[in-house]
Amino acid sequence: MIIIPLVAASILKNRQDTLITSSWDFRSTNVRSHCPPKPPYCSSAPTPGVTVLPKMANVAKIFASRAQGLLQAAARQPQVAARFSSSSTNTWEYIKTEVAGEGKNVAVITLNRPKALNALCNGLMKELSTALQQFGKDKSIAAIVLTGSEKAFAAGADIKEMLPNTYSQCIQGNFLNDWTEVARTQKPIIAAVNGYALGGGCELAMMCDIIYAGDKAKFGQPEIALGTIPGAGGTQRLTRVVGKSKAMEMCLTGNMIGAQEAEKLGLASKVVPADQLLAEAVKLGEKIGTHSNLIVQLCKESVNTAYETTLQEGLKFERRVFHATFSTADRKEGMTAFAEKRPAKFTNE
Ligand code: CO8
Repeated sequence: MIIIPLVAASILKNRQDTLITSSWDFRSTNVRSHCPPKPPYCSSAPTPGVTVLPKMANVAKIFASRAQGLLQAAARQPQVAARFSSSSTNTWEYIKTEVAGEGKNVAVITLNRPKALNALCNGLMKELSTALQQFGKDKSIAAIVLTGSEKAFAAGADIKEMLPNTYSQCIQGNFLNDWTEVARTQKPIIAAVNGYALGGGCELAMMCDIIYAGDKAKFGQPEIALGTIPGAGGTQRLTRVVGKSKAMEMCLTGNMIGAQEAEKLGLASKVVPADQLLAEAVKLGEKIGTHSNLIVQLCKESVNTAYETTLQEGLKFERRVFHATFSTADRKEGMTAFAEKRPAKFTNE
C-alpha cells in the first residue's frame, strides 16, 4: 500500500530539476541549440536559431497533383527532410541527444557508434544511462525516443570488449550494471529500431516501453553462437512477449526475425518505412505528451506491473493507482474538460 505514495513522491521529486540539451524540431525550420550549465553535456555556446530546411511548399504542390498514396508521402516529407538537416552541439562520444517535436517535449537519444554497428560498449551504456537520468529529470520532456542508425539499432554488447572478461571480473565489476537504467526510467521510452537489433541490442529495445520497427529491422538473440546466453533479458522479456516456443527457437538457434514477424508476435507495435521511422516515433512521443505526464507515468508503472506480478496482485495494484488518480488535479481537469466539451489543460499535478 505504501508503494503509491512512494511512486507519487518520486515523480514529484524528479520534476524539480531541468535539463537542457540541444533542441530539434522535426517540423519547423528552426534548430535551436542550448548548452546545459555544465560539461560534459555541451561545451559550446548557445547557437541562435538557424534556418535549415528547404522550402517544402513547392515540393508539396507537385505531390498534391498525384495519387493519394503520394499525397501521404508528401505530407511526411518535411519530417524526413528535417531529420537529415538537424544539428547537435552536444559532446557525447557514443550517443547524440536532441529535443524534437513541435512542443520540444520529445527527447531523442541516438546511439552513435556507426563503425561498430552501435555495439554497446561500456562507455556507450554509461552515456546512455546518464542521458536517460538527465531527461528523466527534465520537466519539459514528456517522452524519450531511443534509436540507432539505418543499418543498426545495436548489434549487441561489444563482443571485443567482453572477450577478455573472466567470471570473477563480471561478478566483481558488476557487469551489466549500467544496463538497467532504461528499464528504471519513469518516462515512456520508445525504441525506434532500424536495421539490426541483436543480442544486447534486442534486449535494449525490449527494455523500452514501445518498439516501432523500420521495415528492414531484424531482431535476434545470437549469443548462443558466441558460446554464451542472453544476459540482459533475452531469455526473460522475449519469452514473456513472444511465448516460449518462439523465444526458445530464437535463443537456441540465433535466428533473426524481420520487422513484420516482430509486429505479428507483438514484439514491435508498428512497422513503418525505414526513412519515416524516427518521425513516426517522435509523433508517438508527442501524442503521449499531450496527456498529463504525471498520469502517463502512473499508467506506465501499472502496465509494467503486469510483467512483474500475478494477475490478482496486478489488478489490485492497478485499482489502487486508478484510485490514486482521483487525488490529482489532472484527473479532475481531464473529466471537467470532457464535461465542458473543451480540451484539457493538464498541469502535471
Ligand atoms: N561487438 C563488437 N563489434 C561488432 C559487433 C559487436 N556486437 N557487431 C558488429 N561489430 C563490428 C564488426 O566487428 C565490424 O568491425 P570491423 O569493421 O572493425 O571488423 C563492424 O562492426 C561491422 O560489422 P560486420 O563487418 O560484421 O558487418 P556485417 O554487415 O557483415 O554483419 C552483423 C552485421 C550480422 C550484425 C554482424 O556484425 C554480427 O553478427 N555482429 C554480432 C552480432 C552478435 O552476435 N550480437 C550479440 C553480441 S553478445 C550480446 O549482446 C550479449 C548481451 C548480454 C547482455 C549485455 C552484456 C553487456
